[in-house]
Amino acid sequence: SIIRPRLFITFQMSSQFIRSLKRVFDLDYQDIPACLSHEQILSRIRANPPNAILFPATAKIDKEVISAGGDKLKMLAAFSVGYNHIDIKECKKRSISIGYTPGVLTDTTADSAITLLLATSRRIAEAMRTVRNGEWGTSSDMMWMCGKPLINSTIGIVGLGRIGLAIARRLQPFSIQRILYSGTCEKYFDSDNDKKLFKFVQFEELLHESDFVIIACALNEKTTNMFNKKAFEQMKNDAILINIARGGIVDQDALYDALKNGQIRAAGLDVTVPEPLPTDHPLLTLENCTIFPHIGSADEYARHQMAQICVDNLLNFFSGKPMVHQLQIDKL
Ligand code: 8YV
Repeated sequence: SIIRPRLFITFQMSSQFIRSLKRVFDLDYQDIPACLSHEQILSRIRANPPNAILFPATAKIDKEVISAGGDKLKMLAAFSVGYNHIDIKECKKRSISIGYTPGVLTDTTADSAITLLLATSRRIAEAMRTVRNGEWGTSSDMMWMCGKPLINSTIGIVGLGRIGLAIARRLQPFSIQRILYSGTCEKYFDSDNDKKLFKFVQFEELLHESDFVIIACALNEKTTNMFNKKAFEQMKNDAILINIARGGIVDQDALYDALKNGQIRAAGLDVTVPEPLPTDHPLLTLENCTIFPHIGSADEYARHQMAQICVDNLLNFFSGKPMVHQLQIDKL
């Protein structure tokens, strides 16, 4: 076993977590003012191969990074519920264990989805701009700055997992009509109310019927560019698309065309390709596209809990105990 395991942390963590990690680990943790680039991550690992890496969803832990760690690398501690940024195949091959942070960010991320949904449907970014630009009061149109109503609408949720369901629960008080959902399997609901409210449908039907489409599924081979030209053609011209999952699920060029040509009404994105989005990106020129900088899990509660789980996953793993949340990679 490793006496004092070496841990590489790729982002800045609040000092209380660094303090508890320092007691057990030899830390490679200095000079991280901004997010480390892939090259920087690689060179730090090559210079000093760690036994574990602790990283957010912004770090790409691909085959190159994992190989750079060599035989020393035993564990990956993901500061996220998503794991599309990790080369799972390579981890299996090398018997590297993965810890992650499901559960504690579910409510926060669902809150973010509702925030984005309301911001987009009520044109909040645009409305704020009118205040700044002196356009407030320049129109007497009774429909000035009107948005799309939620009342009586049909909402489609792609991926009714932990986060998808938490979003659905938050939508109920808005007097929506029904919730369609698509995904890998139909869920079982035991209340009569839920049985009436939720309907499992094929992806095409969801696109065709929904006034609001919310993406809450994982990014994998099946969901990559699931929202492409063909998908946008099937959506209502008045539909609003919300994505709080991963940018790669939406073909960004097709989305741009759909928004520009009025194939859909608006989009609200917390995730994009690439991240961060360059300031001259075409999507940023569109008034009907609201973009957040991947802040889905960004409230103090969720981020603290995520950090605590990462610390516990690391401490447990290196003392031979089960992690709080280990990704079951053999089932993937
Ligand atoms: C990020 C996320 O980890 O949990 C996920 O899958 O994408 C987020 O919680 C967080 O934004 C730090 O990058």
